[in-house]
Amino acid sequence: MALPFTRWPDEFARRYREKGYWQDLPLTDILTRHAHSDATAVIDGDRTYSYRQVNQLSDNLACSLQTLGIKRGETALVQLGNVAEFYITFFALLKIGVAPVNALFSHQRNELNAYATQLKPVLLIADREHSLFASDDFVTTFVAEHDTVRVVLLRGDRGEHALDAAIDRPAENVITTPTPADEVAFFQLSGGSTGTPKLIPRTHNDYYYSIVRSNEVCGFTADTRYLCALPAAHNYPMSSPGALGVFLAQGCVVLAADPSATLCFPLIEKHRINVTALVPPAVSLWLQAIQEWSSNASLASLRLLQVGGARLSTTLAARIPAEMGCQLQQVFGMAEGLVNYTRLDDPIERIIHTQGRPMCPDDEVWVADENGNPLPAGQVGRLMTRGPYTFRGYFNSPEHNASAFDEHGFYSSGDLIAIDEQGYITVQGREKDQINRGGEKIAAEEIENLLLRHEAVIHAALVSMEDSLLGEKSCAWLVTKTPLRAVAVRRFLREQGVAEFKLPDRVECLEALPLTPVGKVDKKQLRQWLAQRTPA
Ligand code: J2J
Repeated sequence: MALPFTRWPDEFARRYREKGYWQDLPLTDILTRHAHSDATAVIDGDRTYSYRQVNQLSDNLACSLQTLGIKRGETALVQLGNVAEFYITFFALLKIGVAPVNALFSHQRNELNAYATQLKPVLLIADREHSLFASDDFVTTFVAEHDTVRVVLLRGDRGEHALDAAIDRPAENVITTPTPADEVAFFQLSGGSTGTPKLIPRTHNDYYYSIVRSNEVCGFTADTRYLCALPAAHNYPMSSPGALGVFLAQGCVVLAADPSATLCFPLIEKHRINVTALVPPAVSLWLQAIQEWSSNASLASLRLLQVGGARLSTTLAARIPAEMGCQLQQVFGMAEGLVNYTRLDDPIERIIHTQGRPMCPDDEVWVADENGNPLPAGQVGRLMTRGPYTFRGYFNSPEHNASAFDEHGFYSSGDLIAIDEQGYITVQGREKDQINRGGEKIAAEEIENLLLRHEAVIHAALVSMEDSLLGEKSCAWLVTKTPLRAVAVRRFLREQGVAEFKLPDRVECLEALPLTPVGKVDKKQLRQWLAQRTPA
């Protein structure tokens, strides 16, 4: 049975096909088209995989999963870091028509439970190297809490849960049966602004197109040597054009566990990397490293640096070509769909000062005022969009969808933007209740709900505060029965099983939260207080 999701209306689907955006090919085609190629697809530490091998290994895993009784139309929860198995698993699942949600490696108990509750997966694939899976305790409770889970495979396990064995076992008669191209291929994660993290259904057709078009805009070819240093599961290094773009072009993906300069610079030099993608804080650290080492020599092969995920300051942007000796491309995208790029042949001013323009001619993007009316060029308002690769609804979230979309199917991303006469976008701020901590998104409500579980907490509000490196950090404002120290608050949240990046960087207690005239917590006031009182 097909997974439920909100489809594009027929007239849109017809148009997207007519224009050649939707090709009715499964995402697995990105790999299988190179099934007989001995070109290097992935380098992960000292392990090197050709396209032929990645395809064979994903066939093996697909076959093992079928033997274990996993069936087309079912779903999986996957948590793998920046390792070759991430891609092998992704393609294996798609080959047998199983839709995964790829949790970030930084996610903990709370996030995994939230995804499993929504998706009801039959399969869990994770890593013994993750603290949650070092012993069997979490697996045991997880399987007990989520009774749909029938199979658990763990990378690095030597026993009954061995993922490695399932990948190594030679496949016999794999019959690949991806879901139809206009159905859900997998679920992307939303940065979120609500209490529970939302899942974004992505179809083969829409995601494949976003990759094809990204490759055209970014000039990815078989010569592309891409360093994936951001979390592999994130939409940006996966599809903008990311690793999947590289695979489509038959280039080479080199994996790095994190974007630190000490790890990445030697990899760039060793593997002659010519393109990579970063978030702004990593750019700061790379520039700092170049200064400290008085050299950018190890970056000699690097031609293009993509920066996105959070606002890049013009000062930092201007330093990239000068100090790194490569071209900059700004990327303003979202897991929900729409991706904007500055173009490779744009004048430098535009590359430094804007977040690019939509990649597809049929991306419809406009700016709305508070009443939902369109604003003229240059004015700041809410980003509204729809198009051939922008989703039409979160998974199983009718209530939230009712407010996230207008009646014509335009998605409101919660970003405040301006569009200039040439169609270029600048991101000016945000309306959604989210903190963007150097590209890592924190839904305020999710953390506030967890804080309220503490017996001493009466009211809680999480707001952003400016930070010179990360752009934003988070501050929890609390009204408490008894005094609470920041360490205790963070310890409590950690015990609740929440990802480390979501822990408040600062905690402030006060008598009462300031309220707006309609009685909502006045977060603007709280942010202002922080701006005045920083640094603590
Ligand atoms: C300011 N804010 C930005 C930018 C994203 C490519 C690149 C990034 C993402 C991503 C992605 C920004 N300047 N350049 O999926 O394919 C903020 C906006 C946006 C939100 C989306 C991709 N680039 N943002 O970051 O789903 O607020 O996707 O709505 O994680 O990040 O976050 P996410």
